[in-house]
Amino acid sequence: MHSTDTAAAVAAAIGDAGSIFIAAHENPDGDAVGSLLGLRSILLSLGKRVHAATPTPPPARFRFLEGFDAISTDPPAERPDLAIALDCDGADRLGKLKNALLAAETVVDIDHHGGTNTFGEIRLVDPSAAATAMLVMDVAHELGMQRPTPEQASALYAALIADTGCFRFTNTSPAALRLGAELVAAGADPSDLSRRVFTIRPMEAVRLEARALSSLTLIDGGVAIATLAREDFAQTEASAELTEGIIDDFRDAIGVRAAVLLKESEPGTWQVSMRGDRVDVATVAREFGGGGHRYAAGCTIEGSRDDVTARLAAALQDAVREAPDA
Ligand SMILES: [Mn+2]
Repeated sequence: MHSTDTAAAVAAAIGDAGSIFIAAHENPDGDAVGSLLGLRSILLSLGKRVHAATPTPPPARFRFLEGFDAISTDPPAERPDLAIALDCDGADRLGKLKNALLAAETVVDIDHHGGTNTFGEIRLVDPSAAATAMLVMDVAHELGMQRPTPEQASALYAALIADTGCFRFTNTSPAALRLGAELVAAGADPSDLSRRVFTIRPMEAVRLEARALSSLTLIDGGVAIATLAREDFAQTEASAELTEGIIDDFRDAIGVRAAVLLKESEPGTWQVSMRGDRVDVATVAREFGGGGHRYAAGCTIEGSRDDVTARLAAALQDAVREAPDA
């Protein structure tokens, strides 16, 4: 039963290998990048030849982590003794690196996703782990590492807080907090790392958020709607991805049951993000041809701002009426 393979089995495979290819998933998140760089540094300290890669480039916000510039988007030139996939819910998440990784002599899957898409000869897969970084640390302990370097601790701490929302999400377990403590003791700076992973952003993003919040209206039934039109992006010189997180800044206002952010991507075309407080916004999204999770969904609607807002407001007021009371 592969899914019960242990960190000790991974450590033994690492011990036997000279060259090791480690890779994380495409569009890598903090857990992917932090786990990759933490493991890379640990393997280098053991004298291994390491090729670290992600199929698409890692976000620049993680450039401060040691080894960031060594992350390739290509497979290694030669077939490695050992390949380790990190944080991949299925080998397909390796994108263009998949074939090269699966071609290694021995393939290891280290992951904390559902556990139904595991692969490789050795599978260290534990859905109860809050982050893949926790499993990387288990392997490091099995390799005899007493204490990570400050650089390794920083990478793994960045990974841990990325996946736990800085110890706020429901996966924040005693084990996650214990690992956090261990990494801070080893030199990870929690204040600096939470800023770098979560809150540092371009001034354009702040200006864009100011515009979104100044447009915010709360209509009857607890439906909060903010809009960002073409001119808001033009005047703040902000790009579309800088809207990330804006909706979360008003969804939690007391009295809001459904939060909506409208972004005008083309003249008259609105990208809609919705969040529900126990309100099923996925059904509303599907009415407009979109989809998503029950309490976090999206769709695209065409029309004037007033028209689109009115249609969404009516659908969401219905959804609030059908939801359990706040
Ligand atoms: Mn993860």
